[in-house]
Amino acid sequence: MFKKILIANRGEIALRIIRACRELGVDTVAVYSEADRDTLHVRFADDDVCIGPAPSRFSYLNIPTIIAAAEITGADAIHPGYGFLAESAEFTETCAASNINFIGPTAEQIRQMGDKANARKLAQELGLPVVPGSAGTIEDPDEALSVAEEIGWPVMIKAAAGGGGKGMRVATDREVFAQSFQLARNESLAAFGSADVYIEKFLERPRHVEIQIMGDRHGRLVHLNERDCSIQRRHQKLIEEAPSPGLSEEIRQQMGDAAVKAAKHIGYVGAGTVEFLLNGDGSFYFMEMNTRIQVEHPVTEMATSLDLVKEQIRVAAGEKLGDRFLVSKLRGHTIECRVNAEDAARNFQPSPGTITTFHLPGGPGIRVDTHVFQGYEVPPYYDSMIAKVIAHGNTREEALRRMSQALDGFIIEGIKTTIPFLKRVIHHPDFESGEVDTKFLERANGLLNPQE
Ligand code: MV4
Repeated sequence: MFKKILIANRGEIALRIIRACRELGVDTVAVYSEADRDTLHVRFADDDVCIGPAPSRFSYLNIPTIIAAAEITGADAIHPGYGFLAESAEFTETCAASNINFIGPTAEQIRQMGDKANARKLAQELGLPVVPGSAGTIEDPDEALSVAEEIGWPVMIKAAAGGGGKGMRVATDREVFAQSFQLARNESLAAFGSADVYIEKFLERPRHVEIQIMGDRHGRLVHLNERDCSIQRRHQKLIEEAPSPGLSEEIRQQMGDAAVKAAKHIGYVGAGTVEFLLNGDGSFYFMEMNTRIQVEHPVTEMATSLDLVKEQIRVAAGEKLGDRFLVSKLRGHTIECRVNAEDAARNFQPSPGTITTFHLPGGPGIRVDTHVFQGYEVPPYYDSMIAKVIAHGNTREEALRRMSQALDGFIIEGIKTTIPFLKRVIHHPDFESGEVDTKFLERANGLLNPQE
C-alpha cells in the first residue's frame, strides 16, 4: 500500500479522498490555492502545500508545481479526484516520469477514451450499439452534409475532444447545417485546441444512463450497474439516481455487459463510467467513457455498500478486486441532489460569499458530502457545488421522502443555494413518477421561476 497520497484537488472530493486514506492508514498531502487556505481539506490532511494563486490554471492545473509538492512532501501517489487534472494524459505521464503513482488509468487509456470520436469507433468495432452517424471525424463541410442527409435530421455535431456536452450543436435541416458545422468546429478549436468534430443522429428524448465500472491490474473488470443522470441543466447534472426508473432487468444486463466489453478491450484499470443514451423503447447507444471517479459516485456507494475511492487506491497499489465485487446488485433506491451556491431565479448565476449560518440534515439513509461550514467563504473561482445530499431507501418512494426531508433540513444563510429549486424538481409529478429525460427541465415550466 502507498505511504503518502497527495490529493490534487479541492472541495468535497478532496475531503472524501482524505477520509478514504484515513481508513486505509495512508498519510495525506493537501495542495491548495491562495483562495483555499482556510479549508477543511487543508486542515484534515497530514501535510499541506500552497501551489499558487486562486485561478485554477495557476494552481490546481499547474502540473510542475503539483509534482514538486509531491516530491517535497515525499508522496508516493497522487489522487486527482474529478475535474482539474483527472483526465489529463500529460499529467499521468508526468507522474510516471517522476516515479509517482497516478491513482487512475494509464495515459494511453485516458487518450483512447478522451478522443470521443475514437471511443465511438472503438465501441462500434466491438459491436456495441452506437447512434447512427459518421465513421470518425469529418473536416469537409460537403462530406459532413452528405452524412447528415443520409442519417436524417436533426443531427448533432459533437467535438471529438469534448465530452460532457461541451462543443455540441444540433442542426435541424440542411439550410442551417453549414453554419452549425462551422460554429461547432470553431467552438471546439477555441475550447479544446482541436477543431475535430463528428456527427450523430440527434435523439429527441433520451435518458442519460451510465454504468460504473472498476478494473484491477490482474484482468478482473466488473460493472456496478447504472446511475440515471437525466436531470441536467446545460450539461451539468443536478440529480442522479439508481436504479434507473427507465431500465428493465434485461436491458440493465445488456448495458452492463456492453460497458464491461468496451472497458476490458482497453485493459481498463481503476474506476470508470461508460455513458449511454437510452430511448423509451429500451434501445440504448454507447455515448462516451469517463476515465475518472465521478461526482455522483456516492449513489453507487450507497446502493452497493462499496467504498469506490478506497477501491481506487487499492487497485492502484496493485491489489486485486476482492470477491465483494462479484455481488454488486443495487439495494433499494438511491437519489443524489447537487447543491450549488447559485441563484436559480437569476439564471443560476453563482452566489459566492460567506456562509453565515449552516446546519446539515441527517437521519436514516442520508449522507451529505460537503466541504463547507459556518463562516466558510464560497470563493468565486471554482465550481459552485457546495454539497451533495444522497438519500437511500428501500423503495424509490422512501428515498424520495428521505430526500425531501433532507432538503428541508438544511439551513444555509448568507448565500443563495439551489435547494429551493431542487425541492420543486423532486416534487414535480414527472419526477415523482420517474418520467424524466433530456427535455424535462425545458418542459417543466415554473420550476425555475415559481412566481411566474
Ligand atoms: C446526445 C443527445 C441526443 N442525441 N446525443 C451528450 C453529453 C451529455 N451531457 C448530453 N449529451 C447528449 N447527447 C445524441 N446523439 C442528447 C444529449 C443531451 C442529454 C442527454 C441525456 C440527458 C440530458 C441531456 C441534456 C442535453 C443533451
